[in-house]
Amino acid sequence: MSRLIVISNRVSAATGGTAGAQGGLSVALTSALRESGGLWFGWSGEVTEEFSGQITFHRDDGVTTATIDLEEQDVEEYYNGYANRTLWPLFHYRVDLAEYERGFAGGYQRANERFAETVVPLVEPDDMVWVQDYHMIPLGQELRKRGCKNRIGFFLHTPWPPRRLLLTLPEATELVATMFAYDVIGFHTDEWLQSFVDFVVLESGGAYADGILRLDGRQIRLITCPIGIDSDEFATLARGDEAQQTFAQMRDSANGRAMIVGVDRLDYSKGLEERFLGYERFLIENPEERKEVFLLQIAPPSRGTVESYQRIRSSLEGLSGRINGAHADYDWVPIRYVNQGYSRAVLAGIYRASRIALVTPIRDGMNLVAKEFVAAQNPEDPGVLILSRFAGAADQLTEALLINPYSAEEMSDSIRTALAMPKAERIRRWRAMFENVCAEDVLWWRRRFTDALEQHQPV
Ligand code: ADQ
Repeated sequence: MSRLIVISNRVSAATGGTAGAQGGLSVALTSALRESGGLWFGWSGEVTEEFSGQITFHRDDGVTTATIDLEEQDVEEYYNGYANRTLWPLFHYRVDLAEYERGFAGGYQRANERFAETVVPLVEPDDMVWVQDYHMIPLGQELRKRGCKNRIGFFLHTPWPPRRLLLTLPEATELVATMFAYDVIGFHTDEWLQSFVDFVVLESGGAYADGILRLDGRQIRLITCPIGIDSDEFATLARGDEAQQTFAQMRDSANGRAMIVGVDRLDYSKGLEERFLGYERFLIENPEERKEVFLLQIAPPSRGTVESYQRIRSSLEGLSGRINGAHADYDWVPIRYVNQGYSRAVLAGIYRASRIALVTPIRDGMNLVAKEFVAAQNPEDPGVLILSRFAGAADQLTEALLINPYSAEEMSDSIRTALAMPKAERIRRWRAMFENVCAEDVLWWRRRFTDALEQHQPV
C-alpha cells in the first residue's frame, strides 16, 4: 500500500491535534494515515510575522503531522477572505453574501503556492496525495508545477454549485481548470458531481462518460463518495455513563415535554432563521400542543471575524428573543438557545433524549449531525429525524421526514407528524436509517476514496 499524504487547511489528527477537535473526519483520516504510515500536512492555525515555510513535525502512533504558520495577510485574504467570504457562500448558493475581490483571489493563490512549495520536498515517488476541501482547490496544480507526478486526489466537503451560479465568480473557469491536475475528484452526492460535470462540459470543453472526465488528453475519475460517521463509536458513546447522565438530566429538565433538538455550527447555511420561523409557525398553528414541546438549539459561533457571521448571530439572538417574548409563559419557554460547544458524549446524550431532531440546512454538502442523531437513538424508542431535502444526507437517509427548509408550513406540518408518529413507524424508519449510517460509515468513505485513487490509471 502506498503511503498516504493528506493535505487540509487545518490539521487535527486524533494524535497530534487539539483535544476536543476529534470529529469522525480526523479519526478516519488518522486511521488511514496510520495504516499507510502516512503524513498529514496543513496550517497550524498560528500566525507569523513573515512566512518562513518552517515545518513543525509531530509524530505519534504511526502518524506524522507537519504544520506551517501563515502570515496575517494570508489568513486575511486566503482563509477569512477567499475561502470563507467568497467560496463558502457561493458554494452554498448564497451569491448575495459572496464577496468577489481580486485581493482575496490573489491571497488564496499565494497561500496555495506556499503550501505546495513547503510540502513538495516531503513527497516521495510512491506516495498518494489526498487534498481536502474548498480551501485548497488549486493545490494539485501547484504540486504538478513543482514536478509532482504522484497520484493526487481531491475531495470536496461542500456542495458544488450549479453552473449559472458559479459563473458569477470572475475567475470561475480558471479556478475549475486547476482541478484538471487531479486524478480522482470526490463529491458527497451525485447532484454535486453532476453540477461539476455540467460546468466542465459546457465551459471547459470536457467529455464525460462512465465516471471518467476526458479533457486535455487527461482522464480524471469522478466519484460520489458520501462521508459517514464512526457509527460504532457514536452508538457506544450514547450508551456510556456520561451520555446517560446527560440523558437523565435532559429528561428531568424537559419535565414530560417533548424535546426538539438542533445542533449546528452558527452558520447561515444551516437554515437557523428558517428553522426558528418554522417552529414558531408550529406554535401558532397548534395552540393545544404548544406547551408540550420545546426547542433546544445548540449553535456554537464560528468564523466570528467575518461580518456575515456577526449578522446571522445577532439576527438569531433577535429572533429567539422575539419568539420567546411573544409565546413564553411563566412555566414554559419555547426556545432554549445555547451558543456553546459540548463534548461528543454530552451531545450523544442530548440526541438520545430528543423526540425530534430538526436538521434543516438551506444547503449542506452532507451534514453529520443527522447521522449522529440516528446513531445515538434508543432502538426501542427512537426519535424522529426531520431533514432538509437540500442536505447531502437526504440522499441516504430517505426514511427521515424530508422537508423544504424554506417552507415554514412544511416545517410546522412535519413537527406535528413527528409528534404523532406511532412507535412502530418510528422504529421502522429509524432501523432503515441506522442500517445506512452503519454500512456507509467514515471508514467506508475513506476506503472508497483511497481505493479509487490507488486503482486509477492516469493517462
Ligand atoms: P460542517 O459544516 O461543520 O461540516 P456537519 O457535517 O454537520 O457540518 O458537522 C458538524 C460537526 O460539528 C458534527 O460532528 C457536530 O457534532 C459537531 N458540532 C456541532 N455543534 C456542536 C456543538 N455545539 N458542540 C460540539 N460539537 C458540535 C462540513 C460540511 C458538511 C459535511 C462535513 C464533513 O459543511 O456538509 O458533512 O464538512 O464532510
